Amino acid sequence: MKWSLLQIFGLLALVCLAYGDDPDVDIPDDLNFDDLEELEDDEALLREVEEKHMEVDIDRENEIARDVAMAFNKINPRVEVDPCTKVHCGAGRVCQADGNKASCVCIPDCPVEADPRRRVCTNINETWSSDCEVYRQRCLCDTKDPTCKNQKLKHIHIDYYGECKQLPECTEDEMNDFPRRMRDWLFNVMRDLAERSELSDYYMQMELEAETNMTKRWANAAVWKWCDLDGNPPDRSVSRHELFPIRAPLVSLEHCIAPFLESCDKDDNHRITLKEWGNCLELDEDEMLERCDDIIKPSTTTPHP
Ligand SMILES: [Ca+2]
Ligand SMILES: [Ca+2]
Repeated sequence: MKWSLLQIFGLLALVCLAYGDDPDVDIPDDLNFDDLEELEDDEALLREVEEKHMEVDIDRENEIARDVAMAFNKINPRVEVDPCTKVHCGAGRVCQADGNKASCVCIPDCPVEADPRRRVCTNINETWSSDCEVYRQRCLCDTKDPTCKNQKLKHIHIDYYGECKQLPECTEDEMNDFPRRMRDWLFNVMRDLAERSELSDYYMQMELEAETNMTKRWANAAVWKWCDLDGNPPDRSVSRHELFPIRAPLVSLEHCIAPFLESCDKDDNHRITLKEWGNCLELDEDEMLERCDDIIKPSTTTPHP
């Protein structure tokens, strides 16, 4: 699921960056119904959307069923509940049940990936067949497993998705134009998520505001993405680590993204504040209001350090 979202973002980026600043799609006045291929594409897209909704529904039903089983188990302990149900293991690990005990172990095997698009470039400039292989090897070295190839690999991480390659230099002209393209891209990603109902009610409102108020359009999308990135921990600043979901899938597609993100951290303290984010996207400082979803949900707010 994560990978497919990253792919969608990557594809969106390509489309948006390729077509410039007009996000509106032209709808012809008279549809040509002979063009069946296009209609079939639309139908395929619709099926995909429906299937995604169905998957979400099934996940919800399973969650409810597990909760019911857990509640019933309190009254009647004969009902067995998988101890892994509520266990979340990190990347490269899976939950293993032993009686009623659960523990996280390294993934025994990663799926064989023939698709070159699944390859990843690591921080040691090595191409690996998939992100799973990287995380699995790191787990093996972390846990001092004898199959760890090299102890140094316990620090391995993914630099970007795709094969390692010599990235072209981002020219001055490209860099000057990049904030505008980035603003467009952020707005289009936000709009796409809203159309698929994948934003919280709070961000749906921000998206609606962005659609109806041109002065808020780019700022709302920029604020939403900054809040979205600031999740680990949500401390009102975005660390280099937190930039991963926006950086790693785009580096091999858009060679200016890495230097652009570095340029956002003006004071070079490895953290991007909302003010720095607004500045590098060339947005009006007055529009960059800290409007993260958790502000209106005090129970989930992490205190500011
Ligand atoms: Ca943070
Ligand atoms: Ca900074």
